[in-house]
Amino acid sequence: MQIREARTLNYIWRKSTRVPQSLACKERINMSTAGKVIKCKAAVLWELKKPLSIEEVEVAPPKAYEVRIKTVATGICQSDDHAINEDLLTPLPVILGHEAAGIVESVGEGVTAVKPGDKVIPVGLPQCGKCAVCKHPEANYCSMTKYQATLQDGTTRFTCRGKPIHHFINTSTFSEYTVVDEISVVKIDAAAPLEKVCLIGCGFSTGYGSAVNVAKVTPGSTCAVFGLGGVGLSAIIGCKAAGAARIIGVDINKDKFAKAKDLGAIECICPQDFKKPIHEVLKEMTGGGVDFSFEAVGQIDSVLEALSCCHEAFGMSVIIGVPPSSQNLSVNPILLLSGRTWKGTFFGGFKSKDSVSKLVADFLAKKFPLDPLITHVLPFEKINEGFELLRSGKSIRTVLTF
Ligand code: PAD
Ligand code: ZN
Repeated sequence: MQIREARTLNYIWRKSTRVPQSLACKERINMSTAGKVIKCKAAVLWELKKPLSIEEVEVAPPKAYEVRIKTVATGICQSDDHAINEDLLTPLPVILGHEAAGIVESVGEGVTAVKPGDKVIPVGLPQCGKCAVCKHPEANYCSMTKYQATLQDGTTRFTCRGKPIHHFINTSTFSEYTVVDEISVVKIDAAAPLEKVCLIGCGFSTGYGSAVNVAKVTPGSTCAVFGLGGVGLSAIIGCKAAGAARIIGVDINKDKFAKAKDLGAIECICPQDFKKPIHEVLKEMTGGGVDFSFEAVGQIDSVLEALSCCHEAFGMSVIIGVPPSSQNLSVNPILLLSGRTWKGTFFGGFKSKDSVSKLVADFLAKKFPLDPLITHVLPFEKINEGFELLRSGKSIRTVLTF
């Protein structure tokens, strides 16, 4: 079984190292635009719960300590969909997108971290390196993480039809060009295939890090992963890498099971197949509860199911999914008094600047695969089709290329 899985991963890896010629061409950029406003295409969300509109936008040059990036590839994450559906509050109009890789086109005054021509990944979670969080050995939620829908100076670099357009979680990658703060961009290896490593900008790192960093999954342990999308499957890759002996996938869409098993799940279950709550099923399956559980769905009910399914005396549950901002959870403290640990995480606990280039290096060193997570590659103009694939459960990650 293990040999078969290793072969599968090896095969997936070998496929993943080929960079299509067409993409290599797209990675060349014109740097004569430095200091000028760039007109380019972007997907603008003008109204909640409506399709994104492909528009010509104006992207102003970067100010001091800012970087303008040519986006080469960007994934679609459920967090973008949460913003469209108002589950994640963000001011409109806005350019969404936060899981991307690109090339630096120009830099503002004082920027030292990157230079034009560098391959980079913009990061939703900055790392200023100076605040108490950045200095803390374990924490990653940098105090400069404002999610204020502008750059750090409080203004926006995007204009469309004469109106300023908001930024989204420090990145706004559904645009051919974007401007980010220097503290929100990481230089990566020049050999990295951008249409794959874009996933390190969010979904992969979030799931994988939740297992290896946040839960610190132990060898021989039992894990349950709720939600087998891009984030949950990445948590499975992390659990397996950490040496978990038994990984159980939980999803209401059985079409997700085959890939979860390819990546390391020993079994997968669907809550709708049982009359009793799924945490009771999991407790029975594991003789009292799992060692580690992960919620990668983004619903209040499954957050509670994930907490309840871990062992009452020593289990740990990690919240990864982002439930609707309007909903609160009511929990009986006895669930924790007995000894459970409950955690939550953004970006898998990784300090972004310290970790993203290392994760890219690990991918290039074949320590984990990304290909199984990429089910669709579409031209940027088909972005709304990409969202439909996510909503209908037909895709894991759609990567859009410009
Ligand atoms: P996805 O839509 O690809 O995957 C979600 C999966 O959950 C799908 O396979 C669904 O079928 C499944 N699902 C739905 N309802 C249930 C249920 N009741 N029980 C079990 N499974 C169910 O999304 P994703 O993988 O892109 O994102 C998952 C969540 O993680 C989402 O809430 C997103 O906003 C969040 C996220 N958090 C961070 C972070 O830093 N914490 C980063 C990225 C994404
Ligand atoms: Zn995301």
